[in-house]
Amino acid sequence: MQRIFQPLRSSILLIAWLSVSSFSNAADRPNIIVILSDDMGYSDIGCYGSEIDTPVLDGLAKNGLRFTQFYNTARCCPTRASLLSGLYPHQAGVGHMMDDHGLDGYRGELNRHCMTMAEVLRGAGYGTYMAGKWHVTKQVKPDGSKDNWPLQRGFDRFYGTIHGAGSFFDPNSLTRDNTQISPAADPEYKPETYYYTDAISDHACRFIDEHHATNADQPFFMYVAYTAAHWPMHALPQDIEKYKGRYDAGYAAFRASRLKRMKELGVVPSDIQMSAQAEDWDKVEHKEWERRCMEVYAAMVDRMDQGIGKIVNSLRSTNRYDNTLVLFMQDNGGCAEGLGRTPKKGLIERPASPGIAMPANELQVNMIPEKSRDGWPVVQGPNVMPGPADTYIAYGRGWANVSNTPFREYKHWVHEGGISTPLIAHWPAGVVRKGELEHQAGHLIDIMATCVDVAKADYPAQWKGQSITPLEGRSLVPAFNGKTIEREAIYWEHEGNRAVRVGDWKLVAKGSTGPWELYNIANDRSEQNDLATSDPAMVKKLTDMWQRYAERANVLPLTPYAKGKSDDGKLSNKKKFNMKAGTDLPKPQAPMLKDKAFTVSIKIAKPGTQGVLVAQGGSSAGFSIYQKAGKVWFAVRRNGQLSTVSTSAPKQAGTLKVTLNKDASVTIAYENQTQSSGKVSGLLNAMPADGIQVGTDLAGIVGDHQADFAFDGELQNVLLTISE
Ligand SMILES: [Ca+2]
Ligand SMILES: [Ca+2]
Repeated sequence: MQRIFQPLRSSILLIAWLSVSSFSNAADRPNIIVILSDDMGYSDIGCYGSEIDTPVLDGLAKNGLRFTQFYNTARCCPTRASLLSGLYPHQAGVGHMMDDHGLDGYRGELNRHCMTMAEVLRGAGYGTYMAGKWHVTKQVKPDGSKDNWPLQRGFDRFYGTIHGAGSFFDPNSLTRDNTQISPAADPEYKPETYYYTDAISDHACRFIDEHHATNADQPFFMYVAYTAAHWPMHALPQDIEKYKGRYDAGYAAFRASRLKRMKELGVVPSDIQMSAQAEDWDKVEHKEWERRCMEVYAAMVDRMDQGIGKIVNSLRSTNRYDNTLVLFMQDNGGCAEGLGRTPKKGLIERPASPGIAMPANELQVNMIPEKSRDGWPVVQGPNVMPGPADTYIAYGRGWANVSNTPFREYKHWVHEGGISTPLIAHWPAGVVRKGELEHQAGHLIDIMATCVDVAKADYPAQWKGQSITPLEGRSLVPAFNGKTIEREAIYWEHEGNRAVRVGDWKLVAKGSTGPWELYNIANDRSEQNDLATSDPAMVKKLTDMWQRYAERANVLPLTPYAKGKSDDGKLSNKKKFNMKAGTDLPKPQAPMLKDKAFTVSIKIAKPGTQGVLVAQGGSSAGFSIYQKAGKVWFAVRRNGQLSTVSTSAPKQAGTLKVTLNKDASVTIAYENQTQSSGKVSGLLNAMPADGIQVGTDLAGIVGDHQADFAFDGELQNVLLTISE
């Protein structure tokens, strides 16, 4: 390794001192490395069907065991809370994101009735290390509470980010142990080019080497939480170069080639159906930009694989390769969020010259930096190619659909595309089955149970004066040896999306009020043939099981994001919203439209041919006014179902007025002339999780159109008035 670290002897001595334990040198107990990647789909690595080069992970799979039906929780922080604790996320206090909804299941903070894997394994005499993304506390500030930072939750050493997302070239909340640092002024780590994925890999290697130097006889546990390949699409030029031109064939071609390969590998059944195509490549306007998004995504995954290669080399050089259990998994499915895909703040192109550079020692505190360290303002949208530090762009729904081949839905949803992850288990001394596939279902909750099993650790009922919630998971060790894992069921809830799996049966629903769908995963994992009406007895049985789980596991009452109810106090009570092109109000400032009639007046300065005029919400709840195929559409989404009223699109400048009445009747007028009237399925029956935007629809999409659907005309203003 190049000399990038300036090790501080004092910290090594401190580790040595801290690590003195009463445990004998248990050579039989393996080291454990849990590797988690971010926002990647089931088919994104080579040994699960991808065209992206991942030789290291493929090598671990060849010499280890691949699980084909392993599951996460559909979202970053609930997954991390569940993985760290061995509990369902709500039991650990993180049912949604990092905000406190005043409910035990939704505190946005890892609670004290759970223990982390590090706390449990430290108790069993393991050295405990973490490199990467933490994201289980809302306390991200350098000078705030650190009660729930890694060192206070069982880790001996930590290098990484407390926050859930950020620049790869200048991550916010970058922290070593308990101190936030600037990557540009870190006395201990001086790479030629700072890139977070490399920094995570290098620190993981450093922790292995230093552990070995000071505690040669002691096993270690390490949690490596990469942020690849979460947005923004940031990668190193040499890695992007490798994928140039690889994605010219577009979405459908890669879905087809991946599915073919997946069937050959056996990671999906040979008769599985393909889910619906999300986006049409022929209709993509900025094809070169769209291709580049995927080239950068592939480069991010590739770089992570190279880093895992470095970690494996450190295991070899410290003679720990044979007796280390390496587990690789992903935190949620491919992400269809549209962040940075439409221009915002007027910054749509690189300026001719940079502004003032950021001082090297200034901490980066923004998820989306204002500028790169060398002073270039951060720009978004299709006028700028993703990859470098002054861009901040997501790869979008079309490619997320490729990542999740052949399954339905994305990150956030608990259909198979949102929750399916590879799991590679590599342990030469402990996993008997080499290169095989394991088709038994499993979940993140099983990782803690597996660690407790192989480390011969105690999982206490009481700790530090608190009762500890009993483990939910099952050890995967029987599967390592070809045996059956006994379990009753696996459960999910996220943003009201719900599911339960019992054997091959899966009951799943979108949103807190969406209807239950029933699938037999053994022959329909892409969830195409809903059996709910033909097997009401099974629906009843599984619904009852889900309800009992929800009651005992802190799921209820459902998060306000699902119900649009209990945080109404935090929502806006304004009745009039005067907005301009580019307005983007988050949920708390957006119109509270649940059960409301309202009117929207849109002053069109220059008519366009297509795009979103104004939209609030996403794929389970919301409304949108958009132009498509020569028409203007008013769309309402309730429980995931879309209903629309349309009329021909305006041809000259003027005011478009849409009225939604209490009885769900709709009128569309132009220049005070009624053009069309009709009816939608009802008023919004939930406050949408997404905010409101003028000129585009960010995050979840309400209407029936492609993901980045910016209006190509000119809007003067939009006035939304809620009726009394
Ligand atoms: Ca994630
Ligand atoms: Ca939206």
